[in-house]
Amino acid sequence: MSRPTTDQEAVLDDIFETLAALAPEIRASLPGRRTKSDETNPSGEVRLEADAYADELLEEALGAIDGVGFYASEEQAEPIDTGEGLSVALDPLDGSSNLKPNSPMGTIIAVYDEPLPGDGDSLLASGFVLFGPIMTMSVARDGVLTEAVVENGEIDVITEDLDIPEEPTVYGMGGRVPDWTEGFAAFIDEVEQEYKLRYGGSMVADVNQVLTYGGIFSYPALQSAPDGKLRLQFEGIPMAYLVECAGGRSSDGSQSILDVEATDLHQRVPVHLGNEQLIDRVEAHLADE
Ligand code: AFP
Repeated sequence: MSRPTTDQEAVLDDIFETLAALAPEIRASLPGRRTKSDETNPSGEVRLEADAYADELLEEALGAIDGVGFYASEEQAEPIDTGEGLSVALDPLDGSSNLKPNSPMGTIIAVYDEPLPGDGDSLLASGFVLFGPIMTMSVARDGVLTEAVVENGEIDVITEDLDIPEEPTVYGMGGRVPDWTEGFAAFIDEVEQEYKLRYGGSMVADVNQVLTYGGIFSYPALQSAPDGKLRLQFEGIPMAYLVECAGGRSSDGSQSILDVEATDLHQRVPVHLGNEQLIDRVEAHLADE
């Protein structure tokens, strides 16, 4: 992790205030943009009109901030040069396939102090906006996770220094069961006896379940996809830092996701996030593979 300078702290303030101010506009844009466009993103996924529109709004607003030098997103092949300064990397609408069934979604952001692809060493801060029954924004900075309500575009802090509950109660995991590796399947055989299932197809919403109730979220390495599904730059690293700031752990199966080498802007990474004891257990199962 990098420690922000005083100037960088001011730019981070601008970035999160801008994201909070934009959240109501992104939410208001959703009802009329539930249709698929005829475009795909760099990961080969069909883009919704809503994905493209949220990306446009975020690029314009964040790219205009003095001190933001690059804008990159899950929706664009290359970073956009916006001047001098920090690099922001976004998943503009995480879980956008939840828009049609009207289920929770979010926006994920990571801020790096180097050109992209960045890794855990160049990460300065990360956060997400959750479009659920209410709109909240969770921000990880200087080792601390803060949760706020952003209903009217202003940051109204509800939890300072949020900690993951010590006693885990929920689990959520992606990928189809027949496609799980032997070690991961053995791990799930155990936790499904102990905890309640919470998986809804949006990483932001599912990880917030874990931050709220304790437990584990996994989108593992699959037999058909050894790197899993989730993107290191836009999903893995930012959410790993949030969970680690809350006293949890992250893993790609053998190491913290913040230690994974970033070689490509759209590279994928297996993701395990949650209470330390559960991450230790899943790593032990995967080590046996
Ligand atoms: P979309 O943004 O395409 O809906 O994907 C969401 C996501 O990247 C992440 O938020 C979920 O955890 C995961 O993919 C859901 O994947 P499955 O549809 O394979 O469960």
